[in-house]
Amino acid sequence: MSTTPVDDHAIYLGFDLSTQSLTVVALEVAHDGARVVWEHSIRFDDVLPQFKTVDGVLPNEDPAIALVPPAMWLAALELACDAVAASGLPLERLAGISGCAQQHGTVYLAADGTFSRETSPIWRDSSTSRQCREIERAVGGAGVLAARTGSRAFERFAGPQIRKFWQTEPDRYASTAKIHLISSWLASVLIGGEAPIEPGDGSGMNLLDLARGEWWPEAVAATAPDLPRRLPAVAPSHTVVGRLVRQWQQRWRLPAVPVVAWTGDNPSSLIGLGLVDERTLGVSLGTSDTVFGVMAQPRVDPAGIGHVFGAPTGNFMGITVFANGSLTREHLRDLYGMSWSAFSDALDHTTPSGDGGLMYPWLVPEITPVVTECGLRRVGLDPTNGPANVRALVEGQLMSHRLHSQWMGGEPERLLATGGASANTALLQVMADVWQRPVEVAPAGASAALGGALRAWHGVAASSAWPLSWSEILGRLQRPRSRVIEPRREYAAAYESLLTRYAAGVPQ
Ligand code: XUL
Repeated sequence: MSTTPVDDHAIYLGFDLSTQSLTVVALEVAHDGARVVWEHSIRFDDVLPQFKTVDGVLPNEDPAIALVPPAMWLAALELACDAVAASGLPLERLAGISGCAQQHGTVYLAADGTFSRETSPIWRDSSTSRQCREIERAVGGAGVLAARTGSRAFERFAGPQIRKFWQTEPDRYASTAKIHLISSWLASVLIGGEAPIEPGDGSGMNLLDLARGEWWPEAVAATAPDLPRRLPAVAPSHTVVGRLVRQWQQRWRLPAVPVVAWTGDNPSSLIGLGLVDERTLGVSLGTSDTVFGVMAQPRVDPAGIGHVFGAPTGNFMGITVFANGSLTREHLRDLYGMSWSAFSDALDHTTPSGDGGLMYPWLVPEITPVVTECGLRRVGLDPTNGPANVRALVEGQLMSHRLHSQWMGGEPERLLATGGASANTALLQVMADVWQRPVEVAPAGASAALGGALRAWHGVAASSAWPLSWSEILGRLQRPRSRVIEPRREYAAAYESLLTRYAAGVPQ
């Protein structure tokens, strides 16, 4: 193990700007190990009500449209820095900052750095189907786009969103000098300059040549005219993109620390969860549910639903995203007037497939599988039976996870659960039963923010004379032992047949 000058109780900050909140963690690195010593979270709706968001998004009559004022994210970053300054942390030992953001959202800047578009489309926007088909056609088909960029065109991806902006608001597109991802824009704010996009988040744009790690000219040309000069550079994930800008140093009495490239929340979670080999698959239960893991090779989903992103480790990650996550679980809980504990009881006191019914959990437009005409779909399920509906919803979500992540290659040995709902043991038992694999519960909730702090440490070390490998870094991270929930073998057969029935009703 190498000993570096930055090991002397250095503090690294990691941010995570998600859909509904901004979280920041401080990681202290000492000779006997590294540990999270402070964590703070801000919920946008609560602390920044002037922006009038609901669950972090501006309400819109059209369920396909999801826009957010980026000024709110900036205000949240400033509030988080207020909290850092007031934390009592020994900030003179701050050695690096990095972070991540919800993926795909784009921020549009005029030449003077002001917003040329006051609202940013985010990942929940599904209004660009036409643009997706246009881009795919122009590059020679969805398969060609997926093979190059890791994904066929997706409504929420940056490229189709940029194309829609150019088509619908050509004047404002013309006055746009730079188009950033949320992640690269926040890093740019911190350095008071222009931060590059790194491959993990860049692969959520339908613009990046994944194998080469550079913009793919055909996709760029198919997206909007004169786009190359509007795109930031691409740089490896461990790049130090600059130092904290002087105004931010002065305002919060922070040192001129290096800022490491920001990435997307999913690649960042991969690091925060320590998922660096193919044996473990991560399942994040949040606003969106995601199933993800490292891939040594960039395998592409033949069904065109899953994505391949760059991984901060330098190889690849596979990810399948389900839009109907916690908000859909909350909706059902409320529909049946339950508390979370009653929701868990409903799972504990029902058996697989409940009364034989199935539920397809598509309350909002679904990404996986593509479902635009949304609404919960019950099959053989009595809508007045709350517990049976709760079980059918959770089973529907978890079977969907299993079904739609097979393309990532082989069966994982175990699952690692994270996100808000990973605190729900009853739900994780259903997960273990559906997959027939042990489910380990990730210790810290803030894995994406922790990934930011670990990436800050890794990037700063990589730029020094004492670089550290990912296994050295993760080996030094001290975290509480995690709980493991074993599958109940007696339900294996029941879920095999339920999966077959469920799969038969999934649109192709
Ligand atoms: C990933 C995706 C979501 C967002 C949510 O493709 O759309 O997981 O990153 O934060």
